[in-house]
Amino acid sequence: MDKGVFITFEGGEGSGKTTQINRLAESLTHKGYKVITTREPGGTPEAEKIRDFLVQREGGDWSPMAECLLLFAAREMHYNRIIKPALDEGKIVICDRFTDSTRAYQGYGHDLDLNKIEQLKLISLGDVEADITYILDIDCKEGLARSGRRLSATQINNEAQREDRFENLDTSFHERLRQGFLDIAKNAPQRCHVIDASQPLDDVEQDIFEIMLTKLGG
Ligand code: T5A
Repeated sequence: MDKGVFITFEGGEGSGKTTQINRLAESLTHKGYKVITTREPGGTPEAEKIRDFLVQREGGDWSPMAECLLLFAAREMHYNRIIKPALDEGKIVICDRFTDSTRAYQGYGHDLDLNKIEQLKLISLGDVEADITYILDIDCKEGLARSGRRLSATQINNEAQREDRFENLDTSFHERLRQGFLDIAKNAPQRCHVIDASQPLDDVEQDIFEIMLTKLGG
């Protein structure tokens, strides 16, 4: 491939993104494609530092707009230093979360104006979007139960390093997220594919791989 393929995985907590990314990367590598996997927030040393602020419990109490600015600061470096160069080399880049997570979490979840999110995206990334986005859809309680995390903020303990600041929000937040991801998919049907993530692992993997093969032309 002259130009690579940019694939993103999106969805609520515990929807199985990491598991499926690893499986897809392995299958594509086996077929001879050059694949890199990466994640957001993160992907560069600088962006991993921003991740620590945002996802660890003692990383600070950021407003939704401040979170959004930090996320796009991290994303701008991640895209330009890691993702774009790999795509230019013809690689397949699989990224765990990207701009749709900001739309869903900060926009739908935390009620930040979606137009402001799009403006910040345009300033930092221009018209960059993934070529293929998989939205792993699952009932939020099931997803949280899978990842062993909690629905209520009332059970704080002192494990400061746990990455659960976003997960540690009430059920309605997670339901807004789910609806947000489904709206995003509805508005970008060429790019987004909603996958029923409540299925057994192998079935989810198969759905994802079939779409991938169609996009890669067999
Ligand atoms: N965030 C991120 C924002 O608010 N805005 C943004 O712009 C961005 C980019 C970190 C946090 O940052 C927020 C969102 C997040 O809260 P993250 O690291 O992706 O994002 O965190 P999580 O989504 O919480 O990651 P998880 O590890 O919980 O979920 P995954 O990766 O979706 O799920 P995975 O693969 O680790 O699976 C969880 C468990 O379920 C099992 C797995 O074996 C594992 O034990 N599982 C299944 N079990 C049965 N059947 C299946 N089909 C299964 N699939 C997986």
